[in-house]
Amino acid sequence: MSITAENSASAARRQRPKIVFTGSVGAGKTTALKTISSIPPVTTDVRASEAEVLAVKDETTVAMDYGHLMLASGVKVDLYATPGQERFSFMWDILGKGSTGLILLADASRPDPLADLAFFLERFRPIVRDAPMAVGITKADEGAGAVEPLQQYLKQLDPPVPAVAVDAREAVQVKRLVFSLLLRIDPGLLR
Ligand SMILES: Nc1nc2c(ncn2[C@@H]2O[C@H](COP(=O)(O)OP(=O)(O)OP(=O)(O)O)[C@@H](O)[C@H]2O)c(=O)[nH]1
Ligand SMILES: [Mg+2]
Repeated sequence: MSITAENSASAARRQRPKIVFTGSVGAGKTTALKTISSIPPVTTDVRASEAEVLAVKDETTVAMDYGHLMLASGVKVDLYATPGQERFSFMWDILGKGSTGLILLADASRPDPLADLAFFLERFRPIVRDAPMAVGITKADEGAGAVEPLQQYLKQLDPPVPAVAVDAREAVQVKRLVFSLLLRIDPGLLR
């Protein structure tokens, strides 16, 4: 891509940002998107048959969730959430491509949240390229001990990745996380 074409592509992304939520099964991606979307979201949840999913909930995303968030500035932010199951990882590439920002949800109640996080970071870094990332640590109420180690791990990365505890059911908390990412994309978006 020429430098001019690349500049206009990144300008277009700032005018209509695309934020993608990802993370392991049950981390709260669908819940977070539903909580903050300005429209009833499009979801592809179906009854789960996998033991990994059934251990935490009845339904799982098989393709994607879509919604959007209208900012006071009039800018529409497209919101996408990926499936968490690795067997649908072809959707990770499709949805992650062209994203303006990535929100990685790390479920603190899982057996090894650090391994989950490292896996998703490594998998998504080449897809989202230099788009900023932020981590939301969900279910801190069930796995409080995981928060500090996750934050320490993310702090020593180059570049460091900011992380906050967030309950995916709470719109104020999810919006704060999304806005922190939008500020890094273009502070003008929140004027
Ligand atoms: N206790 C607790 N529950 C939470 C929190 N955040 C989300 N949940 C719950 O965790 C579940 C998350 O489910 P989903 O939103 O479907 O998870 P998902 O990441 O979309 O999962 P897949 O699509 O299967 O990959 C829901 O039942 C939420 O109510 C939290 O901070 N604490
Ligand atoms: Mg889901």
